[in-house]
Amino acid sequence: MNLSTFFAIAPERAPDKLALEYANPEQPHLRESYTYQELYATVAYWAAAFQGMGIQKGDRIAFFLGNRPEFVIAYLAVIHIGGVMVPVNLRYRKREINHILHDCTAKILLSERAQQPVLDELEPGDLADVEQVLLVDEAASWLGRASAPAPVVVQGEDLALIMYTSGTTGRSKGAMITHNNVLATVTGLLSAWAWEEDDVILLPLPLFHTHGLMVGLHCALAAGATTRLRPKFDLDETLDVLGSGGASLFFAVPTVYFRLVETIREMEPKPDFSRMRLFCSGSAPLPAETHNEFEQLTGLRILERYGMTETGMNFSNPYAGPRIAGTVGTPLPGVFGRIVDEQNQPVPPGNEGEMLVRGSNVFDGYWRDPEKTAASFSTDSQGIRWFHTGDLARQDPATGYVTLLGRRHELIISGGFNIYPREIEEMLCTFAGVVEAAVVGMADAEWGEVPAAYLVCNGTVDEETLVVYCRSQLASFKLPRRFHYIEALPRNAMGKVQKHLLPRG
Ligand code: MCA
Ligand code: AMP
Repeated sequence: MNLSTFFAIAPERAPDKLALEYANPEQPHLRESYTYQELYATVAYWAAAFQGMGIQKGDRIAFFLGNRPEFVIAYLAVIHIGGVMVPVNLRYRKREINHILHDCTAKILLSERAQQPVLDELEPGDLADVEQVLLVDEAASWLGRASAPAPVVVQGEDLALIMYTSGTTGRSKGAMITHNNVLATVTGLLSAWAWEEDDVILLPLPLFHTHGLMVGLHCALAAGATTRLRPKFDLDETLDVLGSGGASLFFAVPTVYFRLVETIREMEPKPDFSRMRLFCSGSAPLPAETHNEFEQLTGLRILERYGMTETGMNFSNPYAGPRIAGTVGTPLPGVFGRIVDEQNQPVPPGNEGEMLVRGSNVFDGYWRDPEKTAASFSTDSQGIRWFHTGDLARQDPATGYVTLLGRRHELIISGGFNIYPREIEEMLCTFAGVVEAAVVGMADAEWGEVPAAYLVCNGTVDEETLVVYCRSQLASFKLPRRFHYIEALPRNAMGKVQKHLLPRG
């Protein structure tokens, strides 16, 4: 079994069913739709075209592409011929893209006209091994005439994706995700959340991340359901679609639920979500106030779950059972979790420790980085291998539900995007006059957290120029929202920066 054979069930069962609908609220005249049969016929053309360009099993194709039907088509085509999709966060800029392309040595960079300003910034050296930059808007010019790809044997152990996650060392690392890993997460979610063929999901989450791709798109394709894909989250359109029975499922990050609650609070009458079957939240902690107020306003209780790029989905509150605010529930089918102390010994329920997980959902390791891979796993006394999530957790002795308490390593999660302070600190120190930098997360009602920077400078630094410099070097969601100038960073006797002494404001 591989992902293509698994997804092939839906078009066989219901070829005329609507698989994908795409609309962009900013271009209301544009609306595209594909039945399952149309979708996979188009996928076959694209797969044959990639083969015609020399793409073979194991080759990487980087996607710097927004949510649109061509993303779905190209992705299904790539994995069908054994290729490996490498999604790139659309907010990334030259420096971040350069790193990913050099690391994964993709042969093709698939993009779109809307990204031309960023593509124009890339120099030949940034593209590493990329042989062709293809724009999906111009697909007619590069799609060949063949309508069927040559058969390729693709097995469950083969790589489907390399997904880059922010790294503690300042550079993101590529998580190698096999067909089996995805199948494990998807089959677990199909049963845990009772996916049905009649489901319709409104999907504005970016497809370049696990949440949108694996939890949203993959489950919908596997269930034979309908995906209403959107380029990005649009508050008004979301309220319209969900309030008019246009979807049965909606998945989002806490920032989106915060915005929905803020708006619905002021609305009279309240939107009617009675035809919605499930609201899910994940990628960052959902504050209990948002959770509870959403239920008061809509009568529906959000289901919170917990996942990671490296593992797909791990834990979930129950579909039929109490959904407890501030918890991520219990392990999904096929996932095993244990909470351990510093010596990797399990702690009793009620005690805090690091969450380890294992199961077919857990990735293969980091791309071309055996050291980081080895450091992320440990083997217990029975020889069983566990992945160290870096998340601190506690299990409630009464309910068995798990609460996530924070991270072992510093990680800022802003609106569902991960930010590693180290990357920003290293970048800040390349600005003339900045001698040292420490970046901390400060609480923010809407985003969850945002970065703030403490700088030690020799002389005066012009903040406006510094901000312009940061914007040229970093995805904009990583920009520090506040700069503090101090004489020296607080350090302990070993010389290690004591970030906990820096006010989070
Ligand atoms: C946008 N901005 C942000 C963020 N998003 N700043 C901080 N954090 C963010 N997440 C900034 C932009 O850089 C821009 O800044 C300004 O906000 C407006 O951008 P815009 O695109 O209009 O923002 P938006 O459309 O309002 O986006 C907010 C959003 C979006 C809908 C919450 O960030 C989003 O879709 N987040 C979901 C991310 C996600 O899917 N994460 C899952 C990761 P400027 O104007 O200065 O340029 S997967 C994962 O975590 C695991 C596996 C899991 O469990 O799911
Ligand atoms: P990523 O590296 O983008 O895959 O992000 C994974 C991280 O997001 C996890 O290790 C958690 O720290 C965090 N995360 C995901 N879901 C939740 C949740 N429901 N509550 C708290 N943190 C979460």
